[in-house]
Amino acid sequence: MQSTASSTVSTPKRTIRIVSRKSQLALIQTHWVRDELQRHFPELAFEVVTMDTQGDKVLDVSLSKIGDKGLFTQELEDSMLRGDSDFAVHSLKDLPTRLPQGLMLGCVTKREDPADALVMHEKNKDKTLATLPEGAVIGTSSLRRLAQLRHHYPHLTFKDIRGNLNTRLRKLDEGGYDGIILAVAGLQRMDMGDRIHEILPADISLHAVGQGALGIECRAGDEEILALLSVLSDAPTTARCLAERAFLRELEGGCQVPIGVNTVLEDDTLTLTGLVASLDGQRVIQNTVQGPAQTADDLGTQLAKQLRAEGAQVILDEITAESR
Ligand code: DPM
Repeated sequence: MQSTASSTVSTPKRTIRIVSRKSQLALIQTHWVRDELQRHFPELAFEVVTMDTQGDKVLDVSLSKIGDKGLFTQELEDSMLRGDSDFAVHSLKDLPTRLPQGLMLGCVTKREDPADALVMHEKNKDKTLATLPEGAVIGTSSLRRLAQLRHHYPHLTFKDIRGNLNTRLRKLDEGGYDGIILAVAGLQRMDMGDRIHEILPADISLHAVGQGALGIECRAGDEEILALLSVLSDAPTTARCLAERAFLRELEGGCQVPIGVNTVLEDDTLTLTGLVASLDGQRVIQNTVQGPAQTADDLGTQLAKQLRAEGAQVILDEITAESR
């Protein structure tokens, strides 16, 4: 053994490739991950590779019609499987609950506020969802938000809205809508928290599975990458999101359904509330389970089965039949 002393100066840094969508929000999230890892691992180089996904390209069709199977993730996954990149940063709620063979959820980062927010048009700034006039137009392409808001505010009408956050806010400002519903987390990450008019409480709108957290996906069993990602992993968020994802996995078929959740973790006790609603908002099946955080996955599955038995199955079947 000789000449270890001279090797440190000249060895090129090992480069880790991170793959991301190109939207401003996706890049903010990816750059945050890159900067955190760079701080922890100064001996490595991190490079961001960007790609468009089907969800970025197909903007004229409503989200619920294209189906959600990897709409925002597949191109990034193919890149990792080819070996062109090492991991992908996603909004966890955009990551399907079943991942392609060869890939895994490598880590879940600390969650921000997972709630939904109302962004109002200027002209309605003295109003709330409850006091908007009959027929006021709210923009969302989320069946979950649609069904829950229809349930609570039958006087409102709902209109699809697609595009990235900037596009949606522009469409609102241009007068196409009285208000739009967006995730608090996305607005805050883009430094647009000041546009939030009202945060929807859990008794009005349960959030989407994984909302507000980042999910980092990598090749299954890639120990080098998993070791790096472990520094970004947040245990409470992971437990909550594993329960939420197990709940969704057990319920979902091939199409989008209004499904919402809420989780609370207190002293290792996880409380999971889940909801399945009919599209018209008339029927809401909701219940809550509680148990040790280590059993997160089982809690999610258990709640899903419970809701099915309590009437969610009928709703799921109806929506599957309609979307054929
Ligand atoms: C998914 C949904 C939406 C996104 C459906 C849902 C919202 C679509 C819409 C699965 N992905 O939430 O019920 O309202 O038209 C998305 C956003 C974020 C991640 C934007 C948003 C940022 C927040 C986060 C789009 N994905 O929900 O306002 O990290 O959770």
